[in-house]
Amino acid sequence: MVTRELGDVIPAPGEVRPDAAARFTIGDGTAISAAAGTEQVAAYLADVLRPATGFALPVSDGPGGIGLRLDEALDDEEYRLEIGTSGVTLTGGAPVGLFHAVQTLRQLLPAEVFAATPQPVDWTLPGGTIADRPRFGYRGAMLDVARHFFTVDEVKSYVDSLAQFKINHLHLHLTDDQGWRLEIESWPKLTAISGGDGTGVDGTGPGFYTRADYTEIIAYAATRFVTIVPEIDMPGHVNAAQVAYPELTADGVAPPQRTDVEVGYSSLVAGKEETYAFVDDVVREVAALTPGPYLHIGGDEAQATTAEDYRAFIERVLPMVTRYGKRPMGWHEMAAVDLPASAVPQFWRIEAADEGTARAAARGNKVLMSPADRTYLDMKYTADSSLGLDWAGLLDVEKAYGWDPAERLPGVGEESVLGVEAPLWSETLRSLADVQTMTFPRLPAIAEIGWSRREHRDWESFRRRLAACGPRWRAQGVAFHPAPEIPWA
Ligand code: TNX
Repeated sequence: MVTRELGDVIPAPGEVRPDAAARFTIGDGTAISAAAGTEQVAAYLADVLRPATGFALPVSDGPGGIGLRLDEALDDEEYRLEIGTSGVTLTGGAPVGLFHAVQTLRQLLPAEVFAATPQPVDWTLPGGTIADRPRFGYRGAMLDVARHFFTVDEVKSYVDSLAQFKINHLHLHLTDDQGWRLEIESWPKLTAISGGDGTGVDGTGPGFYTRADYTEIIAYAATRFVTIVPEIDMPGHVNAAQVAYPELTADGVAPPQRTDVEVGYSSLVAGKEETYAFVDDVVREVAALTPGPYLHIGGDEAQATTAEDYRAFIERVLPMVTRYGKRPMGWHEMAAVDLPASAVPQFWRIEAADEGTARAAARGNKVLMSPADRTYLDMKYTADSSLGLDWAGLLDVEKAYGWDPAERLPGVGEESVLGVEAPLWSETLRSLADVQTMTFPRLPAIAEIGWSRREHRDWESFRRRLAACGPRWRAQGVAFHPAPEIPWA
């Protein structure tokens, strides 16, 4: 029995050609055939299929019912999935494309495939061909580990949940007023003091990543083809840094530690050389630890910095990021200055236009789209949601789905859009289950907006496909909000 229809996948695939006469059943004797260069993804495929099927699924370069191969004619992230009576073939432009094909394949199997123990079900796949590729190269999520710290294992679990929807970047908001979460060797008190007990909102989220922890997260994310984007937020949102190093304040006096949710009161001092010695050290260390191309410098809500100081600070810091070999990313306020070509402003406001961002786009900069009223996973679903904030409005699934990144801002069209990102701020969150509840089911909407072409997106279709995610999340123990507009299976 075929339990799913080809094309019942999130994000919606490009081309879907069902073949009603064909189907393939994964069984006890099925083997995985890995062509040269596909071994890593083949091993991953076996890893995700073995627990629930209970099958051995040996991987070799010999024949097998499930074959993986590469085709240089495809773009890296592009893939083809062919399901016929005699077998399944996954073809990727590169291993990352194959990885995406695996995520599509998992969604075409019964939901029990996401369980951790053998399930007595029929593992039949619907026949036909899917040919698929992303609309935008950057599809991201952001996790705020400063307001509440999340452990290495929690972040790994989050990466696993995100990658199922072809999300390929995870931005970590590592520093803020309430905590500093990444060890910096040259400024050790940042974490010794501001990563310790009593930090985080209400003092409930202590912790920090050692350099080894951070490297472990990056390496794990890489196995899921997810790039980590580290953020060091400045010149505002720096109270935790100033508690640890009072010389970073104007008067040299340490401010009190803060565990409330106020924003816009702290600032590095644009006119002090100590500021730039500090920033240079931090940027150098973070750049050296991070293999990905981006380093996010924050730049948001700098209400305690004059406009002139803000511009002076950003103009001094941008070249540090490029000098250490990274593309500067920053909240779109940083577009108050002329940005280097590689810089990416991340638009986060709810307004219908933004002059600085449009100016950057006109100069050729790529823009990352995170309008708060559509993508902020920390906004409440409904007025009675127990978690979340509501300053950008309530955000139900239909609203998260019903917009287009190339039509959101005047002057920022398709060519200027790098992609989309869904940020999750953690002021009200206290556990991984809280993170999951705010993320699902809205993140799949943002993932589809980032991946699928406009003409393949449709709310009625999305609602039905999203309903099928409920049993999958239950099978893997992922919490989600049972949004009433979705006909949950
Ligand atoms: C605004 S969005 C912030 C964060 C808060 C968030 C809460 C942005 C760049 N800054 O400091 O956590 O709102 O939704």
